[in-house]
Amino acid sequence: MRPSNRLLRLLILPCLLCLPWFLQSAEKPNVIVIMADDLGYGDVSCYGAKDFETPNIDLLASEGVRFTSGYCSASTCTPTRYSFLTGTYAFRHEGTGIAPPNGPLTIQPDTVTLPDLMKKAGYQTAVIGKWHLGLGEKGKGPQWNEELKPGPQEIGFDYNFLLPTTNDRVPQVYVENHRVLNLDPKDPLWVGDKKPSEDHPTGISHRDTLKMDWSHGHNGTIHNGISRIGFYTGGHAARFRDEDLADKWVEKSNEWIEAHKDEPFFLFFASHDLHVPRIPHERFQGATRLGFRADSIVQLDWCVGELMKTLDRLEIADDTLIIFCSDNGPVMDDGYQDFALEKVGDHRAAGPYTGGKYSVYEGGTRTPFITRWKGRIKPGVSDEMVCTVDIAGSLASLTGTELPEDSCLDSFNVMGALLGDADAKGREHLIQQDNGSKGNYGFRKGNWKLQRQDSKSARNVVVEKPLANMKVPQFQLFDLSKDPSESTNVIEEHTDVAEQMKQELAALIEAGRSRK
Ligand code: NG6
Ligand code: CA
Repeated sequence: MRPSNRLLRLLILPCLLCLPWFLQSAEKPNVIVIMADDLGYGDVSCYGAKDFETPNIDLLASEGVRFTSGYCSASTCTPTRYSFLTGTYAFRHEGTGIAPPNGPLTIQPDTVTLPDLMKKAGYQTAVIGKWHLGLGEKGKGPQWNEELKPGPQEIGFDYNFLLPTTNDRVPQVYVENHRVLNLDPKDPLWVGDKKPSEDHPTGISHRDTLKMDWSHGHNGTIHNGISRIGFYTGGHAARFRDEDLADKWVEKSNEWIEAHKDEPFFLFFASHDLHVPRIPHERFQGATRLGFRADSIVQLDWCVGELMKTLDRLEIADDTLIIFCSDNGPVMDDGYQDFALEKVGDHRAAGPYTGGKYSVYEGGTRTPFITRWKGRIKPGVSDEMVCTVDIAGSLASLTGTELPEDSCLDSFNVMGALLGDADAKGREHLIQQDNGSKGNYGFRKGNWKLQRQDSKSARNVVVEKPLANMKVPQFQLFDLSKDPSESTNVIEEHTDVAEQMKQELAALIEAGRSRK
């Protein structure tokens, strides 16, 4: 335990008797949420991967709780991140699908967010890594050469060091607090969705020069030999090399943790791995036989190890709760020819589950989910259902912070389950969404899983096959206890269960909230 923390507890102890119950039970460990990008349930060795090793994530799991029913709330990035930070399902708000390069901030600054709650509890807060929640005002979007406001600092983060969109979307620059880092005013940054000039080199006009070819989309402006979604010019001094991103997240996180080691801190470590274009650092290229997709998982694992080492070095591992999760399920070909599919062999990225990124099958949202708090969490495996949307409500409860009635509308307090407490329950039901296409949901309750897919464009990706649009009935029912891969629709045999779940799903959507 940190000396400062120990002292604090000694000073506070005598006053405890006169405090309300929720403050009496407050605990304020540091919290690090490590969110991987596009990491599937079967993509790490402690969840069954056999073709490569993830020793650091495995260690985290062996020292903490490994959840078999850990979820993110959506099968794409922006809605999961939105609901993680707001504690409210993203489908309740328009404009929370995959954010474009010039998208404005998707979270309104007056929203009570997870970092707001942590600040209220006395924490220092930071987000380091992929953002992809937009920047700037509604109707205006990011003003790249000016102050990028509103952004993370306007919704509760004291510090941010960001990849502003995704690595496959322009521009390839870092944003530190309100500014593009190293931007030379003499070389302003322009970002748009149309070619700025006839002779602007793109992935189409200069395809033969690319170091990684595209397969669909991703044929706009070329940077670092890779063409991207969207177009940009300028900002040359500010541009990063894809190979260096992971090192940068670790470097900045270590600096920030070190600076705040004596106060409670909340760090959202938002890895870009293993989102496309998968370009791990040279030292990880070829680390596996499965190509850059799995090499990026090894790189992610290295990041986890570095963060754990930092906690050990600063002697704060016993004071730090780590939550490891993913933003959506896996995908093989997501727009670049990195041969993920050709080299996948027997590896099953979604483990036993069907579907992956973009899908409401289990593979879209059931992902690795691990909590570790040395000395506090008894190591084990939990089958309780927990979701990234619950982190806000759960941490509020842990830190004794009151949750305003009209905020975090779908965030359940599952702190007991997250800490692996015997008999503690996870959530009773979960609504799983895709990117936000109207009317596509998964609804899990106990071992039942109802799928409702109103949208004809539903993408039910079988991960190990190229993107495929399978036709599915509007409603399907599966018994996950017997059929985890959702292959036998039992809706005809269980019309009563299906009817009840249809109604409950509709009621939860209609009610605008699921937290009572
Ligand atoms: C899709 C992109 C995909 C990826 C995804 C967002 C195309 C054809 N596909 O539109 O490559 O960028 O958006 O991924 O452009 S996420 O993990 O950030 O949600
Ligand atoms: Ca993602």
